[in-house]
Amino acid sequence: MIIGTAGHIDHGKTTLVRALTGVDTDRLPEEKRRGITIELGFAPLMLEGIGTVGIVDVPGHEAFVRTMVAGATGIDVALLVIAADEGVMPQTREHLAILTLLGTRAGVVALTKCDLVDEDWLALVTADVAESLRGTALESAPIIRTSATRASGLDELRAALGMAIRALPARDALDTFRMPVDRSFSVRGTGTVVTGTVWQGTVTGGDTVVVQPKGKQVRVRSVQSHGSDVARAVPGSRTALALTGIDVVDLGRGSWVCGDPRWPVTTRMRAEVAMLAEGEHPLRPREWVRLHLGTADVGARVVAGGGELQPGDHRAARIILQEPVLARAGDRFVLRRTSPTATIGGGVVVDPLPPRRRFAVWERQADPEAALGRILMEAAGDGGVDPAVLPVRLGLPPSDVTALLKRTDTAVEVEGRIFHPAVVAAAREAVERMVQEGLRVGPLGEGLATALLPSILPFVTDLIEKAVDDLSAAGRIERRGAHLTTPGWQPVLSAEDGQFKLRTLNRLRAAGAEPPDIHELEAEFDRDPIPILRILEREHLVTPVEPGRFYAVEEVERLVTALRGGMTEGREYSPSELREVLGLSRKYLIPFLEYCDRMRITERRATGRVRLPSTT
Ligand SMILES: Nc1nc2c(ncn2[C@@H]2O[C@H](COP(=O)(O)OP(=O)(O)OP(=O)(O)O)[C@@H](O)[C@H]2O)c(=O)[nH]1
Ligand SMILES: [Mg+2]
Repeated sequence: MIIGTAGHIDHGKTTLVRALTGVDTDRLPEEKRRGITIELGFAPLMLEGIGTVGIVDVPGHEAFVRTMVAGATGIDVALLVIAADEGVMPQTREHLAILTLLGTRAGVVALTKCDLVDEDWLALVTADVAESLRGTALESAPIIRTSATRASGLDELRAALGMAIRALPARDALDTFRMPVDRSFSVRGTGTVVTGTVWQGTVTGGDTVVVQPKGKQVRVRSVQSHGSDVARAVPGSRTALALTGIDVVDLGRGSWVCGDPRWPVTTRMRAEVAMLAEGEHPLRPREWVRLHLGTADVGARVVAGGGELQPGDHRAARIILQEPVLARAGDRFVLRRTSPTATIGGGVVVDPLPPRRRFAVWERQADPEAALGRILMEAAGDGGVDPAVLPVRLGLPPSDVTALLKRTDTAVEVEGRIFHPAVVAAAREAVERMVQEGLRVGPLGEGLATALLPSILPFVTDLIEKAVDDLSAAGRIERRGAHLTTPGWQPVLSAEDGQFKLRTLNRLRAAGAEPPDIHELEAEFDRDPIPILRILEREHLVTPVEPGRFYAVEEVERLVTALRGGMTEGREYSPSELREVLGLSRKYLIPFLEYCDRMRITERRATGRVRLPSTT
């Protein structure tokens, strides 16, 4: 569990952390000199009955709000520090807004410097604070009066923090490991070390993890929590990881350590955006702002449906990022403007991996099955969705996605990709319709060439193949070699086609052992003979002996009988000897002998052909 401080500059955050933990988190010389916090500070706090929790101390200076956001990301309990003598100040409000935008689940307010004011003033300030908390993440937070200099109210503060922590549900350890990096440095003898608060999942020494957005796979050499070695880092713990195989320049604040190499970074997302009501200017479409997600802080353009976003607006939007982040659906982010600097709003990621083409904005969908259906419908023409990215797009642990895919009727797996059943059905209908239409258009043909389907239908090959399989299994279409027809389909011949068929057959029969090829037939009849020849072939009336030359089947039988009769088994015959047997000219002889080789009637040897034993 992590506690994060928040509050206006000089209100006593760091002093209070030191009073609670004994640790001075302002370590930098510049921090000492200026008496302010500049960088994030970390200290362990022992809480009775709970154990050690981490405290992240953030700067209150208005120039360092981006550092505050990086510190506040991933905390469980906010400790909002308000000096009793000054009361609610600008960064009190801004930090409160940020905590609310980040969805901070619990908080405690420490009214510090109570030694500086009298009871009447304290009552006024307390009422003012309570008023400011209304409608924020800390709406129901207790307000504890403290003084660090007199060490008063600290036990009450510890008790209130303990209560807040105990009321929180544990984070899911059975999830993909993800930790935003808040510091990185190199330690002599250890190598590169990164620290952060584990958002989800666990990591163990020896594990391979990915550092994003560099996409570098590295090994975790060792894991530390609060300064001591631990076997594994668990969600919500302050963690230091020693990594091998990466240089400290390749990662820093804003990087991520992730347990799944298939989790992609993104520069575009669907989100719900909420603008702070107290903002002064609308957010124009395509205006560059800063988006803070995890410890990352990147340029972003927010395009909401319906034009510019006014203060107080809450709408679905498209977000385009200047640099990649590692986001998951459900992640919270903060939007800030840089000149003048101000927190203007924030939101929640709805889908971090929208399609590359122009995509529609989506509102959040609480029902995971409906969210899945929406993603799969959209991916209809894209070859479905890789199941590895579904946890990212649905914002669920992988095990929840596996269970969802198992129980839902909304997803079908085809060759390792996930499709919507409506898409599978649409592919099936399209294939069936194509086959029927193909037969109508070319009634003399052999049906629809299966290989043609992917180029004429808006579905990926795997889906088309599945449709063909399903349709033939269901008896709705018939496979005929490389073609598809309706079941039992026969070509429909017009009277003219029928006559042409008869003439072609008679012509081939009359031609005997030396029939014309398709070009000669076409010239002779002034018509493409191939569709008719294919029909005659299917009816076993003619057969192609060589490409483009068909024989009447009786003629082939006659020639084969003559060949067998003229050859003694075991003896090799030269082509000229066989020419004597068959009485064919050389032009017809060689193709016919090759046909006989293919049909296993004869076999070619070194010096001639032998007769093979008849199998029929
Ligand atoms: N009298 C009195 N002074 C306090 C108390 N707590 C803090 N101070 C003083 O207030 C000043 C600022 O305290 P810090 O703890 O540095 O304030 P901070 O909120 O951490 O400031 P930033 O990190 O820069 O935002 C210091 O001079 C402290 O000694 C208190 O309870 N009573
Ligand atoms: Mg400080």
